[in-house]
Amino acid sequence: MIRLSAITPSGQPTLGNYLGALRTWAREGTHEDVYFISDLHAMTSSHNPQRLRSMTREQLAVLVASGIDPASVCVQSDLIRELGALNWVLECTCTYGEAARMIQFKEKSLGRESVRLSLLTYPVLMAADILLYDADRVPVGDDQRQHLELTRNLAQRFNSRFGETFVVPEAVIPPPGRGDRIMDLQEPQKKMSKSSASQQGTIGLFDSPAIIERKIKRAVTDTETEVRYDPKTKPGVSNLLEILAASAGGDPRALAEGYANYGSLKADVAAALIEKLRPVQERYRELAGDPAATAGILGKGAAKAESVAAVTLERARTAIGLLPR
Ligand code: AQP
Repeated sequence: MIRLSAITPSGQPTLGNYLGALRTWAREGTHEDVYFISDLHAMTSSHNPQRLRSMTREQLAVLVASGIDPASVCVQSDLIRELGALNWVLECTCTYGEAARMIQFKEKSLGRESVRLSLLTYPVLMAADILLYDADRVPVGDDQRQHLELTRNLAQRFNSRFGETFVVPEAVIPPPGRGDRIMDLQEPQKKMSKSSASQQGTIGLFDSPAIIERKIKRAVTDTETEVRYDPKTKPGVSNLLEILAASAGGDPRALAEGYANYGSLKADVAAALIEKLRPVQERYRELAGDPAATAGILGKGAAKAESVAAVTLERARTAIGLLPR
């Protein structure tokens, strides 16, 4: 069974990325799996080439520091030719209406015509990423549920029109309340994102203990005093309880019963988080200081990716009616 997932180098990885994705990839992954840095997806909005390159290297080190098997790590653009080809095949399978219905597109485009066309079409590229590797399972946070559904629809439609070609993947989403959707500390109705305009609501994976403490202390709660898990009416407090549960173990609802006020909850959340992130930060610092090791991981990842992708692409080309090579 092949699991596949990705992280976009659009900013410093956040606690949301770690709790919702990276730690699961590290815990459940094997060397057969594929975890890649989606540098092509990072180009769907205004980007700086120099920064893109450095963040791609940085995130590669973050994946390995998070405990993910280096043999399963690669960079999306290692397969830029194969992906370009399969992306076209899948665009010829997808409708405009399907792409335009994607919530992330609506949220990020806000109806502006000046957005890059790739913002509309990148879920199709994401489908190409997944299908090219014959992935069976795709562990992601809840925010990617709709994109995964699109991938499944495209694979099923292609298979039924042109013959069995693609593995139809399944999304694996952590159960609600266990880190599937970590919210912004300042605007708890919004998910925590690495490209947020303000860093105050976001815990970065490289934040120091002092910064983590300060951000958690200032996290928005509500005007009540009761510590209770209720994401609808108490999103700020519930988010803190989810972070605590995901960092130190336990169930957010049950954990709430141990607290009489928000201050003691915040102190425990900060302490648990600092301990959870400490080993990741230490391993990251070691890797960041060893560029040769990162380059070695990159080279091996690219070779492995190419060998798998060539076979799937040939199957798709032939099925859709292109002349075999
Ligand atoms: N807040 C979150 N809670 C739980 N999981 C999350 N993920 C992202 N944010 C949260 C999961 O992290 C993995 C990698 O995400 P991504 O880089 O592919 O893109 P994203 O979902 O768009 O993440 P960001 O941080 O919000 O990035 P930007 O700001 O660039 O849009 C995915 O599995 C995702 O579900």
